[in-house]
Amino acid sequence: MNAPTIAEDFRRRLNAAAQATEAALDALLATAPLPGEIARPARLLEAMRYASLGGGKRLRPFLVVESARLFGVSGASPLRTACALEMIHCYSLVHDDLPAMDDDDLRRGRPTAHKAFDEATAILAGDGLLTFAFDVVADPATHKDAGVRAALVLALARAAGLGGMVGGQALDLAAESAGAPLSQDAILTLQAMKTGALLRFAVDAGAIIGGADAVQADALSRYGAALGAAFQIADDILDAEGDTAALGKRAGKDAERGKATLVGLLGLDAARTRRDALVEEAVAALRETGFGAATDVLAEAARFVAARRN
Ligand code: GRG
Repeated sequence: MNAPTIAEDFRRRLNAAAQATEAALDALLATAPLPGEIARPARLLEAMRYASLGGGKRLRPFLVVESARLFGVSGASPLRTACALEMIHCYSLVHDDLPAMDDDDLRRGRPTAHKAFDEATAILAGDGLLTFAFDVVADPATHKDAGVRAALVLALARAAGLGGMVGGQALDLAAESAGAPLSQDAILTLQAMKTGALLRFAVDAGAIIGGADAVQADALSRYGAALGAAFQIADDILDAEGDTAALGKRAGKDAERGKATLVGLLGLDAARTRRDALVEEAVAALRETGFGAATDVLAEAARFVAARRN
């Protein structure tokens, strides 16, 4: 049998990370309370499970697992960190879909959480996922070294919060009602925060867990930032091209809502050119890690992000 191509290897590893994440999330979101918890209310737990199980590409978990693998680390540390990151991603999707934000009915090809449950339950499910993510990372089961756990908690908080994803979402909402279009620099900052910060955390986490040196950590971080920027431009292009069925969420929203995107500012062709340059930038950063062909699967992930259809 021929050796698998890099694209096949990527697909196989993305599937493996997705399956491992699904199983680990399923176990973490079990009915039995953990020590220190009093009870797990059934409807809230059901909504948290609905929002986090059975869907999604699991790209962020894949990036945590594969970046840790560069350092020869696998098992509970990357997988639990991957689950925590995915919980934060899922919470952001639940809250983003709420009537007060993007007001969407469809996510991952299913009714959004506030449609499947109710608004209050969806807000609480998001809150529950966000909080539980930090519980999972801080738990000694994630890493025996408390310093590593603290570094992960800090990096995750910085990526997810005020100066990261939540801040980016605030800028995004503000741009919708701003009188004038945002500059290119302002759009890049907004996108680096809203979408890029969590994707970059994924590879930063691999570096933290793997005990990367400063050069490796910096190169991986630049890879993550470029991949994140390419991801967001690809997302904007998909929205503009508008295939709701393939996307599993409503397309064509950005223009309708006056969202600040590079597609809106520069047009589709220039956005595609920039997306492709970012993929090259991501691949070039990987070369600087010194891991050689071991980074091929991460390079393929950057290409996948740009070429994806959902
Ligand atoms: C509400 C605090 C708060 C933040 C929301 C991430 C975000 C900020 C909103 C999501 C809205 C959105 C469509 C952003 C564009 C990029 C993005 C995160 C797309 C969805 O990520 P995928 O494609 O989704 O990785 P799956 O379903 O595959 O996990």
